[in-house]
Amino acid sequence: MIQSSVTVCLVPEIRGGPFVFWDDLEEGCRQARELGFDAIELYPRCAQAVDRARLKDVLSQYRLRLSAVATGAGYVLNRWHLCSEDESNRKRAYRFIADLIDLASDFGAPVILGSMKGFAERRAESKRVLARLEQTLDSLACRAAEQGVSLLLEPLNRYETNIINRLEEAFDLIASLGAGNVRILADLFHMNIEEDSICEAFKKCATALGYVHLVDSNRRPAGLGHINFADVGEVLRQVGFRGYVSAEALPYPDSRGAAARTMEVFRRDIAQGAAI
Ligand SMILES: [Mn+2]
Repeated sequence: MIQSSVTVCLVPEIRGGPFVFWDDLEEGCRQARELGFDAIELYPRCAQAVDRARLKDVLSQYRLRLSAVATGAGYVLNRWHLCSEDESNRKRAYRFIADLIDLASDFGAPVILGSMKGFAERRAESKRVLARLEQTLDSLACRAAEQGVSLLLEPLNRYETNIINRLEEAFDLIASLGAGNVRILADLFHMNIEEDSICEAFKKCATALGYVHLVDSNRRPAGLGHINFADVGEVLRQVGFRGYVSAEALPYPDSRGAAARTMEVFRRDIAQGAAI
């Protein structure tokens, strides 16, 4: 069964970013429950900033699961990433992610690698950078596997990175890893920019698909741009996708409105007809 999730961002400095609920974990969870979401996706400042006992209490109070832990703050706040030419920067990125893997393991949640994957600082060297990233990912994935955690590799569009822009590139990278606990996070906003066909990309990469970011072409909530969500829902059901579809969109017109609109589309186009 396809399950629903919604993002809760706990990093006020990045306000303006594409996250639905902000700042107040409990209020985000309360509204997520009220609107019928199964889970929240957490975007923390860092692992140390999360009070695990409180997170457990709040999730259980509102009968929500943790669908995933995002790592983007490591890049957005500190400019750390796994492809940096500066070794100490790379090490900090690795440590930041390893700490979040440890946090995620307490909740049985996967860890998202989006902007923290990084980019080739010199485009001409992207091949070498990718080869090194492959090794780093294998090491991180091994570590995650020991803690029962999976990694979600998220392709980002060309304006955000110059490596792994399309699902197929993530698919090939994952296939080259020794680790078996790395899957693709398909974000519809990025896919709308990069894929020849959103539905064909889902079909080609279905065996490695682990998670979906539900968002429209303009990064507003599903239904407020020009992505055809009936088609998306149909292809996800057709390929037998069973993971989370998580609202990662601008809080437009506001957090509550964005979450409510997403839930409407989720019920109408994504979950509808899914095997229960
Ligand atoms: Mn995303």
